Amino acid sequence: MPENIERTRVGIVGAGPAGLVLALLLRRAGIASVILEARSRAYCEQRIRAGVLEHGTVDLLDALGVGDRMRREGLVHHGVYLRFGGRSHRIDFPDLTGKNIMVYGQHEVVKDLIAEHVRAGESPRFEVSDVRVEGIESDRPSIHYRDASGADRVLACDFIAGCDGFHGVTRGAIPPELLAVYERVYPFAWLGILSDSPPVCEELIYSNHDRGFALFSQRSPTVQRMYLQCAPDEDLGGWPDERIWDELQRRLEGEAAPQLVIGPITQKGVTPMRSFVVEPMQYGRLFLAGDAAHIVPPTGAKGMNLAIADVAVLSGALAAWYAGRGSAELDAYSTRCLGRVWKAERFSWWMTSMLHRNDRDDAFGRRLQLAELEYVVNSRAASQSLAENYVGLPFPNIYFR
Ligand code: RFL
Ligand code: PHB
Repeated sequence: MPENIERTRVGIVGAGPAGLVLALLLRRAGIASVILEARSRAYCEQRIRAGVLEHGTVDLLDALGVGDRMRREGLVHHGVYLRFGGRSHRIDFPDLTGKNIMVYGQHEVVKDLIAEHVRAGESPRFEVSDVRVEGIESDRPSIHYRDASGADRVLACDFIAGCDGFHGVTRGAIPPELLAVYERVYPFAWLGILSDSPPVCEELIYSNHDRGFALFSQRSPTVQRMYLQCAPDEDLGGWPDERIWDELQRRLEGEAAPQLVIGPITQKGVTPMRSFVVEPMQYGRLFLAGDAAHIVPPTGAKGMNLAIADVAVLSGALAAWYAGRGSAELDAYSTRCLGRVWKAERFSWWMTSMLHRNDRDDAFGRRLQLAELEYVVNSRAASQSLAENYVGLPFPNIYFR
């Protein structure tokens, strides 16, 4: 075999939560894989994104042996608050579902996962470029790339997992005429900050306010994560720290409004809001997982959890194939994932529509929004529906068979 060609069983593009968890699940099943990642290790470990882990995600990370720091430093939350009309209303998860969620930053999850790969002597290959997948219609697919030292290389595989996120390259390898694309772009975005300050409240607050949505989340007792609804093309230059604190405080106003304690803002960014699904999530020997196949607006806190649920299904299907049980589970991969994906799409769209100010809507629409919020917090059935989706619908339990 020429020197620049390496063989593995599963070639994985992307070291986000999907790619990193997939490789660990495969290792548990005795299946070799290699992860190729465009960014540096430091970049992946510092990229600030999600913060809420469903109970199924927590269980999976524990089962993989990477849950210790999460258990020590993560914050178990038993509910969230919906705030509107100047009042907060609590949704109690254990009472409504018997379950909880864990607030623990995605970059911390990524650090723990990378550390485990490095410990096992199988670090992702960081800082690769020019990634191209070939032969996905054959049973000898390959990934062509340039490594961090600038050398052109080929990874020959049995299967390729496209875990390279929304802006990755693998989805583009599927003939467009075979992909159905479902998409909705929202007329608003989130301005997110990290601040060195104490928690605003013991649990997350989702606030629907006439001035726009705000979310008060956490990372630790001393670091908070907060978001303000803003325009998709919002210029961060127009948001000095004082304006951010002032706007956050205004979107909390009313009865028993928490008084924000101002601290240094250490990170600011604007996140566009989009719903996006491609069907199917597979073509030949290429399997898409996570954001490469679907995006949700962050209001439901579902994106990372969906990515991890996808690879739980994929690893089980690959394990079945390598154990000689044929391709039935691989063939069912897309259908199996999409059932859960569409439920999360619905929930994320619903939370987004219920909580944001929509300037394209009229006064009738605004009244409906408030009526819906009143209904959700006052009807046990409606609160339970929100809680059941928020803590996470049943997780695929086919890993580790
Ligand atoms: P990722 O994490 O985007 O990882 C993809 C990886 O692929 C690499 N890559 C490539 N590598 C090689 N060659 C190429 N050509 C490549 N192109 C890309 C990238 O560098 C990257 O490392 O996708 P994955 O693994 O599918 O994970 C998805 C999650 O990251 C995403 O869904 C969540 O962050 C979404 N999300 C949330 N999800 C939750 O479950 N709970 C939350 O509370 C939550 N809050 C959020 C969020 C996302 C947000 N932003 C910034 C989009 C809050 C925000 C603000
Ligand atoms: C976060 O902490 O970053 C976070 C929490 C809840 C969401 C979205 C993001 O719905």
